[in-house]
Amino acid sequence: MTRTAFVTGASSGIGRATAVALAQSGFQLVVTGRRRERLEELAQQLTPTPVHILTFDVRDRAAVDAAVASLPAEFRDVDVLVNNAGGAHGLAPIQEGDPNDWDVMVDSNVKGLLNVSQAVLPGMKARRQGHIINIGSIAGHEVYANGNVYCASKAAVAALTKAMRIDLLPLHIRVAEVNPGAVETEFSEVRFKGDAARAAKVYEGFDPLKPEDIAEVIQFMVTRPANVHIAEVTIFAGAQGAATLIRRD
Ligand code: NDP
Ligand code: 8X3
Repeated sequence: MTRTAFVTGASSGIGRATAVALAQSGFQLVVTGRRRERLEELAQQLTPTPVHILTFDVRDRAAVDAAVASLPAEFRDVDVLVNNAGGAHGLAPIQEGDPNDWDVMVDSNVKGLLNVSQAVLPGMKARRQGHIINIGSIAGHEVYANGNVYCASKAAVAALTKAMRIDLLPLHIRVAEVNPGAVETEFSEVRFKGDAARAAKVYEGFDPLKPEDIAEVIQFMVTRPANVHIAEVTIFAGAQGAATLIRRD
């Protein structure tokens, strides 16, 4: 029987690459994001894999619930949930931080993950099977200058992943955390509010991770048999030794 993967934030970067990799492994897909045209383009690229598109903001709990409830019967049994949607907004010392950025990061990276998980979990619970991959970050395991609230939001993802793993154990649902280092995506453009030149500088002078590098690890994790649970993986770029320690030569 075809397995179903539900990937949030599939309109760009790591989520998009994960959808492609999971389609290659034979999954059918539910792909989500706010930019429908990007998701339609992805669905075209994935032909002939069956793809169902849901557009919602992960911060909007009612919209998340309505979108998941609207899934057609053939996509309702979600086997794998990849909680990937999110990102960083701003990079400033705490005393100069913009509270609107704080709201977006906490509401998306933490509460968004909870909203989507809560909407998808009843099906996994009823079937007593499921696999959830939460995209954390090295930033959730280290704190760097000016990273404050983004780092805190990803530290919350680390804690929630452990909590979910414990609470969902009796239900046969595996929960794992994937912590990327520096991956070249739209991440820095979003963080720097569209300043492409500043974003490009983040990846200058070294070979950063590509979204496909992370997708390949997720693909491996979710295709392990039920007796294997890879609980946590950190993936650095080859030139990276810590979140902000990067050899640029
Ligand atoms: P991108 O900006 O390229 O992709 C982010 C994705 O998340 C987009 O598809 C976007 O879709 C979606 N998204 C963001 N906010 C919302 C929202 N409120 N509601 C619905 N969808 C949303 O960045 P990445 O691929 O790099 O980021 C993916 C994840 O990886 C994030 O959680 C990020 O924190 C994490 N990460 C990234 C690293 C990096 O170096 N790139 C390193 C470590 C972790 P749309 O705009 O269409 O809604
Ligand atoms: C993204 C990686 O180190 O830029 O989460 O915060 S970092």
